[in-house]
Amino acid sequence: MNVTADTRAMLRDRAAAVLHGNDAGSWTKASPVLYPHQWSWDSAFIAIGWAHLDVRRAMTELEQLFAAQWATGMVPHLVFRAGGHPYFPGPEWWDTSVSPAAPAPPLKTTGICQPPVHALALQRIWQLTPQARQPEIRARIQALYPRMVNWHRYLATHRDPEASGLVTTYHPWEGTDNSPRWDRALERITVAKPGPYTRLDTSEVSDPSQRPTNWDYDRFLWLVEQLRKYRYDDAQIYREYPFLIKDVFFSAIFVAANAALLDLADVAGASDDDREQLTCWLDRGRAGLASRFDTQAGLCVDYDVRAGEDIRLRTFAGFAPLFARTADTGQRAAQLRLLDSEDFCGHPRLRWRLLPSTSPAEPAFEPSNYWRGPVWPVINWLLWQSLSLLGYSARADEICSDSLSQIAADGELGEYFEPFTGKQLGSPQQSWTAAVTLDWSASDHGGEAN
Ligand code: 2M8
Repeated sequence: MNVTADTRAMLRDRAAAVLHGNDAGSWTKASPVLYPHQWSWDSAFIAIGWAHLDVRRAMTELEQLFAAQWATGMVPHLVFRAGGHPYFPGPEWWDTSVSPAAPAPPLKTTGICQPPVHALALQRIWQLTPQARQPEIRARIQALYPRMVNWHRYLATHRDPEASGLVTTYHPWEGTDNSPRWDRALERITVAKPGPYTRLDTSEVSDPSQRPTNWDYDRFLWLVEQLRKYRYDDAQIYREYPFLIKDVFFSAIFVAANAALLDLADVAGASDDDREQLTCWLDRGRAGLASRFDTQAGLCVDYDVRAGEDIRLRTFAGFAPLFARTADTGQRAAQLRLLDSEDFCGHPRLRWRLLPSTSPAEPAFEPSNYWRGPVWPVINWLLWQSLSLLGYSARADEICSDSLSQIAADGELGEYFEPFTGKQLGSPQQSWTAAVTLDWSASDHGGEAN
């Protein structure tokens, strides 16, 4: 379905209003009530949105996030900001002061990280920078670039001591919280009841069944207690901690992000060493993902390091080769076929042919529950970008117009959407949904930054 110019304009206005409404000056709340702080990958998407309104503001978003970077190079999953709505778990629960690598007060962060979308954002900002602003933005990119390389170095080393090309994640909060990908690994964990604690999230969404369960939260919080016990030290975590997953989605984003930093190398005046490192991480990442490709299923498979087990589930993450823009034409063809099969976008009950977070054919699928089924605009944005870059422009255009139609039908810039009805779920006024809406609605017009 085509989206009219009027609808695009209406969506652009609404999306801009959401970003302005959530703007705290130099950083943006992920959403006004449910997520009142600065989240890492949200910020990267948000910077892409800002780039359509003001490229300087877009740079500030990333700079503020990287100001909280750890001495290890890790960019924390959440930077706690003063004021605003209460959020649980707050900085006391994380107590990152136990780690010598955490940033000095008054900065407060969590001790884990999220997928490295930041380089994709930096690349998009540069693409949208009008000529008159290029000297200033180039200088700011040059200042930020080494920090991004350090972030990538952290992922390539501390999070991949095996040099496998696959990033190890430590916690469901490192991206896709209650995805069924983590069910078995969480089931294996015996938790002493953490706490006492009181959740705030379930009273902040209209229907708590759209959120993770208390069983999930007991485990999420207990895992944080363990990380804190290990003082967030990667080497000790690797030796003793019970939840280590080679995450193919995270790894695919890392591949795309390394390619983006290489693409910006001339703009940033990158050193030969940095270029070599980035090329090495890129090649290693591609090889790592190739080693996790299951030819029969047509999907990439996560790996539970502790259990020594493959995680075989049909979820969006299995499309890692597409997210990583694989050069392997066989894998691409297999993935494109699967993408439009009844297991995913071709499922007869789907309202739009958009990638659901979990396949409706998967027993764990729940259409209204967070990462267990709903459609997430940011994930479809990543897919759209990859397909565009791989040259599948017709399919990419459909994802763009279906995504805009989905958002326009409900009218709200929701966090995620029920795949069969298109109903908006989770938090309203979600910044990253607004951000990708701005990017999509401008995609035919080349952007309107200033
Ligand atoms: C969700 O996660 C947070 C914890 O980080 C939560 O549920 O409280 C996830 O969707 C995560 O990927 C996202 O970055 C965050 C903010 O939008 O919300």
